[in-house]
Amino acid sequence: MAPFEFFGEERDPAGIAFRDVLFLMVFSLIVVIFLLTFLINPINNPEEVPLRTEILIEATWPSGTAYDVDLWGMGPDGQPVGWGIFAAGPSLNLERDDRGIINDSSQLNYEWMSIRNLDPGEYTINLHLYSEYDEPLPVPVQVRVTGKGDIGEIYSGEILMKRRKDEITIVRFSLDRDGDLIPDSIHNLKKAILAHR
Ligand SMILES: [Ca+2]
Repeated sequence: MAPFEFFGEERDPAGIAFRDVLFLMVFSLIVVIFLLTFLINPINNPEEVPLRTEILIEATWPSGTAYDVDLWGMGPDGQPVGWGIFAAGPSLNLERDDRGIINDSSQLNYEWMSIRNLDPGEYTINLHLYSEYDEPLPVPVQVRVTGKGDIGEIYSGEILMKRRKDEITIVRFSLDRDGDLIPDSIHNLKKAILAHR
């Protein structure tokens, strides 16, 4: 018997069919993974709030200025989310970080976070002045926290940030097991988030 007789020219139709099926399966899997990656990581423009956002957290400060203001959030899982830690949960997400005029083609200073799943528990939203970059202080920052449907507006107001590295608790609120806002849960007792990074 020749040593490689089994690997000769003889073709097994069942083997070829199996190989074709295997190829199709692998190819389909690659297509599915590609589509899932695309769906999970959409490119977000601030003007287009994704449908999946249940609660929208927005910060805006004077256009064309160099201040780098950061939104920081913490959900029921206790994981800090903000610059460098873009998602947790996976409910809470930093969707757009604005660094003032650094890497920014737009004059608009606008940063936003989303809460995608209404997990029960407490949420904390903080503002942090990373740097004023020689701009005068204080800097006024408009913050809005708005939920879809029955939740409505949770917070809207202007915060004056007086010092570099200031961390200010804007609002804390809690959701119940049905994802409804607990009416008496809204307050702004200070809770540090950056310290938990
Ligand atoms: Ca920022």
